[in-house]
Amino acid sequence: MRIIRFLDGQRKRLAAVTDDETAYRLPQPDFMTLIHQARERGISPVQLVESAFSPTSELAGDWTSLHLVTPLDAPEVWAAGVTYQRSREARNYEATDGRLDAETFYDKVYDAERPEIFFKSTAARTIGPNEAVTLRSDSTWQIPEPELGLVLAADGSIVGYIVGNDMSCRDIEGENPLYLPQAKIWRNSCSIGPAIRLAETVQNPYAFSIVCEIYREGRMVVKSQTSTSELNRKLDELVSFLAKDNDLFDGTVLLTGTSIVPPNDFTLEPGDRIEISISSIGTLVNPVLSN
Ligand code: DO4
Ligand code: MG
Repeated sequence: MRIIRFLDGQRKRLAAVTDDETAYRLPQPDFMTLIHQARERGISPVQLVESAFSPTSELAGDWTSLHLVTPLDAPEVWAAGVTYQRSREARNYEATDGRLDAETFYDKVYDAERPEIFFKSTAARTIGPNEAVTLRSDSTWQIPEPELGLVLAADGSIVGYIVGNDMSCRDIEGENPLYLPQAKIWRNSCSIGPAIRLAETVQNPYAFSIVCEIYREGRMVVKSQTSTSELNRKLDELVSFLAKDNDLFDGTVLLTGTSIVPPNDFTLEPGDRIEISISSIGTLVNPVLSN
């Protein structure tokens, strides 16, 4: 069961639930309200949706053709890094100009007890399905980072799963790790959507498949696939480090790191289209524009 949000004819944001192509309007305005109402009634979010289900709330057409927006206003988006071997290798390459002989801080953080967790975005900065991610004007090596996102309640519980794109500048990060915030945060550098899969409907979050496709002038120029089974960390472990002596807000999103890095000679260009799919959650589509 997945929760989406869309704009109606009056440009009002409404929530809906979907299992396949068909979506049904929800009485709740958004995902976190659904979670709270379920908790107040002592039932699960799925039970709450089912108890209020009405076939008359069916929306016309396939839900992917609705005017989708971010499925929630995540007050903060955080991101974990170097949680997959592929990310470690790619970062070692960009930080050492391809001389892969010495141990780097990426090797150290991959094996350390404490994971890398960094601040990525706020609600006002985060974009949703079909909105354009933009390229930094002072970087010549930019890629999407397709990541599984955890939707968290203020108590740290994982209440949903979402698709995320942690856009990154490989040249800026590779020049100096202290430039990480600039390599990660700029206008429209964080996208989430198109749906939130309710956590209680996911049996094994280490079995999501993640696929990234990048199109240029209608032609696919990158296709890569991975699985969350490759994660070097446990999801609860990442959440516990994020929550340590820190306030979490309802609807905080934690991106769990990338295992997909396009070939080293690839950089995004204006006009490209990025499609990131996570099994049973959906496909997050974003065109690419310059800044
Ligand atoms: O170490 C820098 C960022 C890592 C990251 O974003 C990732 O592995 O996904
Ligand atoms: Mg990342």
